[in-house]
Amino acid sequence: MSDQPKQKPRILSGMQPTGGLHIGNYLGALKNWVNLVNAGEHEALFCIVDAHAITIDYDPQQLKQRILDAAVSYIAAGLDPEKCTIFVQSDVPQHTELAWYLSAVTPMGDLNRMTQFKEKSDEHKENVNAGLFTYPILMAADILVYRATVVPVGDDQVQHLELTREIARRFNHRFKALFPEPKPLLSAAPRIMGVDGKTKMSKSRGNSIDLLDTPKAVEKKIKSAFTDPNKLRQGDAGNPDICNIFTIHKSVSSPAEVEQIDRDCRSGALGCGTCKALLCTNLNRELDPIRERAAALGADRKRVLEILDNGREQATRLAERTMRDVRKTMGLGTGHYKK
Ligand code: AQP
Repeated sequence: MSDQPKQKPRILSGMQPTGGLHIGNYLGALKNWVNLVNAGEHEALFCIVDAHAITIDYDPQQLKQRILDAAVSYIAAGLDPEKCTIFVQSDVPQHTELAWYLSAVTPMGDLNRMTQFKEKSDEHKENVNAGLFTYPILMAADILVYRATVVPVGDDQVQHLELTREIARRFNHRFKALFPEPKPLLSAAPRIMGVDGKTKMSKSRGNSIDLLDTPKAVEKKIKSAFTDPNKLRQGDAGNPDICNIFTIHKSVSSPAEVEQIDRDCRSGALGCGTCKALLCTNLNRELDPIRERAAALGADRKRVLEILDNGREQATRLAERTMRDVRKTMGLGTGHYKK
């Protein structure tokens, strides 16, 4: 038997700094990241995927601030920089380098099938750029450059993960088995709908409850949020299975409360107003400490930059190790001739 400590499976995930993070990002992914890190069974890396954020129109000055805000939100939500690596994607250029190499083993037809590309190109008709189309290749590179095997995401990213596995298979078959096939890990709330009830909650669709919204703003948004359309007044029986308010309750309320809401909504004993008021209380209780930590850390820019710089160093070391193998395997460059 070997005395070597067993290598923990590696986790990689990220979020785009396209706006303030919302409770969909938090309950769908970030909260799960925190739990995974605290469980200590993985080696974990989390990036702020700024190179993805430039595939829609953006303001460079605003992007700079949003990158730091995202880092603050990650840490305020509970990611401990002592226990995981937090960094900015474009600080590690190996991601974009690998994306180019992987583009040579990715069929156009696979990219054409991506539903996120179809949705985003409909939403941003005036700017359907090649980056929006090749986005899943960069996402594959984000993961494969660390040879990560576990990717905790919301369900909107599952199709991209399937493509990542396909790209890894194609590379391994064409060149050499360098990459594991990463699997998605879904949270208990893999899809939170927007308060408009029409599409998933999104940073760019104006339908979100933000992680750092004030308690009053949270209350206002929940009050006007869409519920089961057949439950018009107190006494009507409702269907919690199709109600976004119930979905959020499942992530922030106690099991006993969730059970009671489920029962009383179906019987008509619980009206939407009371149900929403309880959600406001419970959601604000969950968000209060996050808001407090974010306010403190947001004022300490030096500390945030220090955390990101440490993250950059650690991530670069791992990514460069992979890239040396990739370049050598693909017959690229001459740097690998050096000892
Ligand atoms: N509504 C959601 N419910 C559950 N999970 C969600 N995620 C996003 N929205 C929901 C998960 O959050 C992580 C980060 O997402 P992202 O920032 O990379 O991009 P996105 O999925 O496109 O998020 P947005 O908020 O919708 O941003 P924009 O508007 O910029 O496109 C991912 O794990 C995602 O699954």
